[in-house]
Amino acid sequence: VETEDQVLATFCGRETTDTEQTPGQEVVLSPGSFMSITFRSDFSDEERFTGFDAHYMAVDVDECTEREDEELSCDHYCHNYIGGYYCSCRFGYILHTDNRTCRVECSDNLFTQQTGVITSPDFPNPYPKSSECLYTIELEEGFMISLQFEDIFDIEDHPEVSCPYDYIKIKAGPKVLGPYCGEKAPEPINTQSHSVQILFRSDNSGENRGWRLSYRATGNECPKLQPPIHGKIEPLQTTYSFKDQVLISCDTGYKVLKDNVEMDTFQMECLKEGTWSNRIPTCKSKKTLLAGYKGHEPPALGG
Ligand SMILES: [Ca+2]
Ligand SMILES: [Ca+2]
Ligand SMILES: [Ca+2]
Repeated sequence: VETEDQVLATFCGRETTDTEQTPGQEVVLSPGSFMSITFRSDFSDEERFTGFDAHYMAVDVDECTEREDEELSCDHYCHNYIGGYYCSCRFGYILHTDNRTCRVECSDNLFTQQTGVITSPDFPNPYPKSSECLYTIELEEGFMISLQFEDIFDIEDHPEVSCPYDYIKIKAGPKVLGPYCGEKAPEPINTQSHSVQILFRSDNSGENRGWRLSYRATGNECPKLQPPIHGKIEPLQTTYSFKDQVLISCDTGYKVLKDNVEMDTFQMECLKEGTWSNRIPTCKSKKTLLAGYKGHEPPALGG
């Protein structure tokens, strides 16, 4: 009795004598799904030998409980059936084409806010296997994105080879940063770009917690503003940058005068190049304004 590469048993003799190798009620179990039986007779028979009679039966292997190799077992759920087994995944996961690991769909993440938080899937629980996640931060030109990883950082690494299993790579404009892996979070990154792509890839094994980062987009700074005499700037900040808006208004009894036009308030915006949209207006006393019109028609109202 043989399998592909091993003799399991050799039998001859008679059950009525106990000196020879008869199978009796012995069960021969093959380690795999293949077994062969060879019956051989030589050139002579001194008596009438009646041969043998054997019964076979396929015994199911419960792969879900008997498989010891982690590399081959089901990632989430294992289902045994007679003659085989199959794997399935928790809700929200997709079975990978390896029919074993559970991946996630995570390639379509777009961030357009000025600040935000990005994490690996399921953080701080172990991230999914066999997955490729793409996170895009996309802001207007004039902004620059900086990234700050949190201290909890855990991506499968290798003591000698640089990130052969799982890694993060960051693409910022023409620059590619990384790969990053291991247990030490990267230093804060100032990408100098308004468009950043973060690629996170995991292989089909290991349990690691992943990563979390916060990003911030800052615009070019505009020059400091000096409020007009008898006037004020709102909101008052130490620095202003791209997209910031300020409102200029004047004290009671004064009016904002901009390009010879009177108004109650005047709005200015910090532009992407780091310049203000307008020059700061002046505040003129209402009395002076009236005096200016003496003998003239008041300026026509706009419209
Ligand atoms: Ca013989
Ligand atoms: Ca089975
Ligand atoms: Ca891994």
